Amino acid sequence: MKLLGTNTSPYVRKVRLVLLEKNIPHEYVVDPPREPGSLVVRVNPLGRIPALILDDGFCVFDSTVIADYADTLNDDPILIPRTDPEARLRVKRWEALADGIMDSAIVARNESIRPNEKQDATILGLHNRAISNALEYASELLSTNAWCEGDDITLADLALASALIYLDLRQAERDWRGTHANLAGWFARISARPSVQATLT
Ligand SMILES: N[C@@H](CCC(=O)N[C@@H](CS)C(=O)NCC(=O)O)C(=O)O
Repeated sequence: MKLLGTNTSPYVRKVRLVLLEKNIPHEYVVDPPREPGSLVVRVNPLGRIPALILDDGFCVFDSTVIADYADTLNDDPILIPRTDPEARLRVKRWEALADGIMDSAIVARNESIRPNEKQDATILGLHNRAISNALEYASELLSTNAWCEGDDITLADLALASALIYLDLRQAERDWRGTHANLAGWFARISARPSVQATLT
């Protein structure tokens, strides 16, 4: 299978982390959707990354569907709980929270690169506030736990790590470590994993 993406997209990083943590053989192809000749616009009607092309040509999108599919391919580790519906719900909700941070950070980024006089302060305020609230929520939910959900790594951790890496990239001035020491400690540990390191190079 072939994963189309870019190194900066947080949704792509989430999916890459799933594939790497589960040791699923794949080819990672950098394919920015807006570049002439991009493959993704031909295989994904939405023209968005990540897109996973299976060996028979079937194209899987979006990142939530790819992560869900990839997790079914082996049990080592199981990243989305299968037998406990409530644990499953909690992991999927973590993913939604992290994806929401990514969504807002991308809107804020797109707004902030417009000429000053064209920037919409309301949009910027709305999305930056949503990010702050979501971080506060994540910090309370994580509390002093080692992992977002349960006793081991899950998709929740991979999604949150991807969102925070994107914030560091686009909002370096946001001191989320200073405001949420527990998130900072958790992030330092997850960042040291070979999977995360592999996506940062
Ligand atoms: N909800 C989608 C979001 C994917 C998305 O918006 N990807 C962005 C890159 S971060 C994209 O491909 N945008 C189209 C473009 O850049 O032209 C997912 O989870 O996969």
